[in-house]
Amino acid sequence: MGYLKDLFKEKADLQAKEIKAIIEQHGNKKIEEVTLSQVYQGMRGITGLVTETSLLDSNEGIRFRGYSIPELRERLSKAHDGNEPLPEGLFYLMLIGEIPSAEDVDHISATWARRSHVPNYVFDVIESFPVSAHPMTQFTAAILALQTESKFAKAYNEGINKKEHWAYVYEDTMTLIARLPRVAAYIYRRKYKNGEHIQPDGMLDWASNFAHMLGFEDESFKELMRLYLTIHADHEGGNVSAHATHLVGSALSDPYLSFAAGMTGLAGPLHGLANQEVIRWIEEMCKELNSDEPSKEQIAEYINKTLKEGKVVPGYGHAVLRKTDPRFIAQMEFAKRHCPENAMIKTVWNIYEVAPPILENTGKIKNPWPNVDAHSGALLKNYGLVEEDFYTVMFGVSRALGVLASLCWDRVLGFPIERPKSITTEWVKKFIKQSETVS
Ligand code: CMX
Repeated sequence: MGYLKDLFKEKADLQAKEIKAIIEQHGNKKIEEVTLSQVYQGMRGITGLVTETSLLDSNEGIRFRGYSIPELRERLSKAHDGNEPLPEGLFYLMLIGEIPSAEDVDHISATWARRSHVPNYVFDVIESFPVSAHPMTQFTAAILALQTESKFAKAYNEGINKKEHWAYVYEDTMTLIARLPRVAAYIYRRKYKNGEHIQPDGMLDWASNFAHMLGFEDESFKELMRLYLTIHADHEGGNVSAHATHLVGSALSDPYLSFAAGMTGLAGPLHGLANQEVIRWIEEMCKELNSDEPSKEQIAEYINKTLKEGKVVPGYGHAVLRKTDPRFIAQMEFAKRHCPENAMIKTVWNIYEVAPPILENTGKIKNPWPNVDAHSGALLKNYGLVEEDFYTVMFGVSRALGVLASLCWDRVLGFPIERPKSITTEWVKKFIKQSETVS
């Protein structure tokens, strides 16, 4: 076993003991009451999951194992010529719970580089799609094709002891994460660059190798990739991609099947596809107004028009956050340093000034502030990665880090199959009648 795997097991054994004691001593404690509106309205705010890798505060934003994004940008290892954190370090932090040393990060980079070879039949599956197929459809299909190599599925078929499940889930996790950049880059080069593929460079870190395979050698684009793949990795457990991965994994579906489920959720416009939608929305606005940099008044009008048409303003709002997303701020800081004069980026900043009061004035939108997706596309466009329907795949490559680290925790802690109770409106009507008779 590699030292990371041993260390993970050591940490998990301690955590399992603590959880056992918590359940024995406090298992009957109630943490909250659940209302009927929560049950009807997307289970919003109901605490029903344990996800060890990160925790979201509605005002402060995400913390990964207790560290905020600005803290991670300070404390995680950087590439020797870079300023942004290496996503390998965040993966270590989420898995082990501690800030890694530079050697730990190098170890993960080397492990992923070693495991990054993608079998040809996966490319054949991608090739079997019409080029016009959405990149997220191709990406999910490729993940399912990779599943044929699942160590967990094979070991389960052979009848392993359930105490060993975690070890195979860990192996699958490391291999799947290692291969995702190659798969994603293949889809990109096939769809937009006439199938002129670029071989991986095993000497590069995970994010810069991804940039390289996409065809971008600019150092500051590589820095952007390190930041991008770090900040999109995890957002606690209840978001659609994390929850779907966890839910499907709870049936002991292997990491490939579980992650594919997460990705089909990420492909929805209210979740990860919003990064594509933001760019389309901005471009449509610019086209309609015949301007690369519309004025704040024009933006305000366009927002009102969008709302009047019964559509969402993409990149704004959140189910949990109630302030500007720190992932938006991290990208804004990056843009201020690297490309402050870009017209679309300036428009993103103007929207940030104009949209919140308008959204707030509707009286119904609970969070009028921008989320991560409001900024990411404009940065990618600045560097020439202009094909916005690919952006959610990039989000997906990053999201693998969080949801698969969590899946390792789910299995090592032996979490059971997930099966919440559902009810019917008939049941609710009877319940209301009964409670009224009692009071
Ligand atoms: N534009 C217009 N209307 C919005 C809105 C927005 N940006 N955000 C919320 N609303 C509307 C909702 O559609 C809802 O309307 P109805 O009552 O008519 O159904 C009402 O405001 C209340 O919604 P909410 O409680 O504020 O938000 P939810 O928790 O239901 O939904 C989210 C959260 C993100 C789906 C929603 O804000 C949205 O659709 N935003 C735009 C899409 C987007 O940016 N998604 C990316 C989120 C981040 C991510 O997961 O990647």
